[in-house]
Amino acid sequence: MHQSKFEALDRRGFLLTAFGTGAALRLAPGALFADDELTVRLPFENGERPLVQYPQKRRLIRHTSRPPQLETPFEVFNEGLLTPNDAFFVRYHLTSSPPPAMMLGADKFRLEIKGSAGKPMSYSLAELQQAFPSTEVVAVNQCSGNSRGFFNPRVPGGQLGNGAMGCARWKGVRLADVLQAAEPKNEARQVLFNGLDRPILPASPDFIKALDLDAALAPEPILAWEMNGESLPWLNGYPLRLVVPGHYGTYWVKHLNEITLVDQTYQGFYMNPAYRIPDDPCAHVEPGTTPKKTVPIQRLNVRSFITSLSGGTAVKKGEKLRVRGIAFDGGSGIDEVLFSSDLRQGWQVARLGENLGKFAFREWTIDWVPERGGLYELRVKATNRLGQSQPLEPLWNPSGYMRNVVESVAVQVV
Ligand SMILES: Nc1nc2c(c(=O)[nH]1)N[C@H]1C(S)=C(S)[C@@H](COP(=O)(O)O)O[C@H]1N2
Ligand SMILES: [Mo]
Repeated sequence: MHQSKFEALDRRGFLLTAFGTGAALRLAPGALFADDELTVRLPFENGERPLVQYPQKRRLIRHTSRPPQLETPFEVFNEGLLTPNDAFFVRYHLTSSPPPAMMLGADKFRLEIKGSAGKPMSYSLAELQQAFPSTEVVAVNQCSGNSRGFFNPRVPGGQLGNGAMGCARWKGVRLADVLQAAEPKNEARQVLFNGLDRPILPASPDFIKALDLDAALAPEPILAWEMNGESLPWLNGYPLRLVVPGHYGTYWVKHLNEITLVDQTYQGFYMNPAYRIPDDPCAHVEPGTTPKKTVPIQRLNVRSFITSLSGGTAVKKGEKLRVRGIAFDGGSGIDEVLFSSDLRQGWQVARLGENLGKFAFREWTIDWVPERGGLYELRVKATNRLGQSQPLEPLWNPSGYMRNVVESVAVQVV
């Protein structure tokens, strides 16, 4: 029963992707969003979601419409290491998001750097691009709550599958260069980032994120206007966003127009109590309990996925099959990927593929010959250059953040 459900969905998911462009043509003239009855079911209870097309996007899995929260269908991660802009996931918090396109006109846009700075600055996009050397990085943007729908016991928050992540080539200027030009005062401790999306009601907290000054002055974070060689899509932060390689997506503030240096640790809602994890090396507590102490979420933990096969797929006995997938971590880089088709027989080392840098998805492949018929649980486990790996049993925390258990895909050998 369980198994056949999976099969139907996988087939449906695949068909929908294959015909995504055709579906787009059914948009009524002048309609902003195509919104009909196409759905997918994520493999957990209450996992049914519509597939909806937004501007500059192909059909994506919609979790909420106000604000839009869209997940990438998992098959996309088998297309290549860079997630196409039109398939890249979308996460917003404030009901009024995204800011209307007319607020974003590149001619009107200005970025302010203010607060505890000797030389507060203001730039148009063109001024910013001319004032500092530009730089590029390939980096994974992953939502803290990616895969939350798989938490057991279930936890409140967006019930996401595994597609609230993506890897892109980002181009911009170094945040450190922009901050130094504003001459941070000696007292400055943190840097706050705010975008053009603002709450409708004065009582709702604004989406503002903070980095410690030393993290903000590190060489990696950039103020990016380009993603995979094109302007940022509207829903991914046009015209400018913060990119913090190795850090969870929550820090990657979109439509960024205000940078403020402050002398204290910022305690706004989206730094405290939101986006905090148990103060424990594995960010977990006993299921159902409350952590005694929490700290702001920070770097991505190690994850790996099989992308070439999905649950319920049938494969041929005795025939060599190339299994492919991705692995990534918070910026030390992937050292090793292991594959298992049967835990009793242990693990085999997979081949690592193209290396787009230590913040990117790393491809892995392995040739596998299924010797017997029946059900196999295929598993993949990565280790990074710090020796950190993935647990065989899922770890739990009350916000449903940082899932990184060894994932498995069940295939039927016939
Ligand atoms: N302005 C703004 N930036 C934001 C958010 C937001 O709500 N508003 N959400 C953050 C979160 S939690 C995530 S996971 C990423 C998602 O980036 P994406 O929408 O480009 O995929 O955006 C971040 N930047
Ligand atoms: Mo997020």
